[in-house]
Amino acid sequence: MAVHPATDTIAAIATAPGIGGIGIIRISGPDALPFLHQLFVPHKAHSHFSSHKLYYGTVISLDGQVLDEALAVYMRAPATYTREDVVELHCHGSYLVLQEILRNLFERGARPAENGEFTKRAFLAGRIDLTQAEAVLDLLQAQTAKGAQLAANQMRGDLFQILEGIRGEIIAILALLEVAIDFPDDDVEIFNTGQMAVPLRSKIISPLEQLVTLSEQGKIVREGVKVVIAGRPNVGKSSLLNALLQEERALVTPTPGTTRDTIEEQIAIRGIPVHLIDTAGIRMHEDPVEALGIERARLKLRDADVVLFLVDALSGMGTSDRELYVTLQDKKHLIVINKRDLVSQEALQQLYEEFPYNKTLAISAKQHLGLEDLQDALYQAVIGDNGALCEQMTCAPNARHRSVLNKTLAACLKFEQTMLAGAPFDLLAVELQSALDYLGDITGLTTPDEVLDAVFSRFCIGK
Ligand SMILES: Nc1nc2c(ncn2[C@@H]2O[C@H](COP(=O)(O)OP(=O)(O)O)[C@@H](O)[C@H]2O)c(=O)[nH]1
Ligand SMILES: [Mg+2]
Repeated sequence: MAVHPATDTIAAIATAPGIGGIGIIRISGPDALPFLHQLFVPHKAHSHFSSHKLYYGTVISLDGQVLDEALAVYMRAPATYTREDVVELHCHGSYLVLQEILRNLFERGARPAENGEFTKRAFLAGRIDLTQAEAVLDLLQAQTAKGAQLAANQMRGDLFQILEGIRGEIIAILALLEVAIDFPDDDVEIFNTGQMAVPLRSKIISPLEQLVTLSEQGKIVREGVKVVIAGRPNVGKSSLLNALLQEERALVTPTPGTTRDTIEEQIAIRGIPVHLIDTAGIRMHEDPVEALGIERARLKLRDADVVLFLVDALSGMGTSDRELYVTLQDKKHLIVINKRDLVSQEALQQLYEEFPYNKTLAISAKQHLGLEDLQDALYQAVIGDNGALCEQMTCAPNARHRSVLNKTLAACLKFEQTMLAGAPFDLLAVELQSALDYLGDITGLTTPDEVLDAVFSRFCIGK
């Protein structure tokens, strides 16, 4: 990506809106330092600001009014986030005052930063690639420690390195092809189709396939899964929600039909964000409010990634349990026998036999029994056979990466097929070049402006 030194200086409030201990104004561009001189009076007189040092002083308006007391830091290019001159003013957290300081900066000629523009400048200056820029956003939005870890790895450049490795391999083949095209009559065989097939598989196609799989797991780690607790009234759905949340979130009563609306809360199970949804018990009912809740429950069920189907150990499977159970057959689900504290081992065994699978568990939501096993089973249901891969995962390509990875992979597979069919070298070179171009779209080497805009518009202002 070409380096474009920006000619304008941008400014924004970098901290979240609301009241905080401190609020930071970030300024980046060629006039950052002149703005600092105009706006900030250090407590001790200094003839100049040294780079990367904090100065204590006051922020003043155009007409000489003191706006705030602050710490200021000037960071000289290129050792900065954007690789431009950067100034940060660490003010008191009043949002109103921050806005006033910002207004003064704009009057002096700074331009309001767009969403993600600081990060975009870092990218345009070549300090980070596009996957690293996107990781900044992932880190901000991470919902679990695992998600944050993956984002941090990606920010460090892990995904970029893998992609660069694949790119290098493609370029190596392409270079050989070019030589073979240029010296068609050479006695020495430059490009041997049979020999090329092996590294093409092991160094290009397989790693690409693995990245596609990782991106599917990445979606789960990034966005989480919807888990709906379903069952007829009074089986202990709300109790289970509370037990998993470890707080009394939903109302629990012995009266059937207590939960009339759906309740959604978030927990993390082994690094995966789980949106846990407690529903109104599903049964035929005259009460219009409860009926509405039941209708909602059905909608949530349709939307669920995994359903926890709850059965009451004491009353066993009744007609309404069976009716609901039938509707779950095409959903990923676990059968959870609740209230196991109320029945004997034999009775439990009998209930187990009702269900032909090994995805049946017995728990007590009230006494917190079997919850660990339930979480394990849930994790298994969500991650499936890719558990090991998910645990070793070091980066998580996002949806944009996935779509480009799939195109790159398709181009490589087509190249492989054409190559094995013995097509002429110039045709092969064209096909491999298209794979290379797709790959460039992921890291930002050749990404069209619209895609860049779409990526950075998802950031907040000030990032
Ligand atoms: N003994 C026992 N009672 C439970 C258990 N889970 C829930 N209950 C009781 O069953 C009743 C209904 O529970 P609730 O969570 O409101 O059921 P929901 O209608 O499915 O949401 C309450 O009186 C709970 O205390 C359990 O594991 N053991
Ligand atoms: Mg309930």
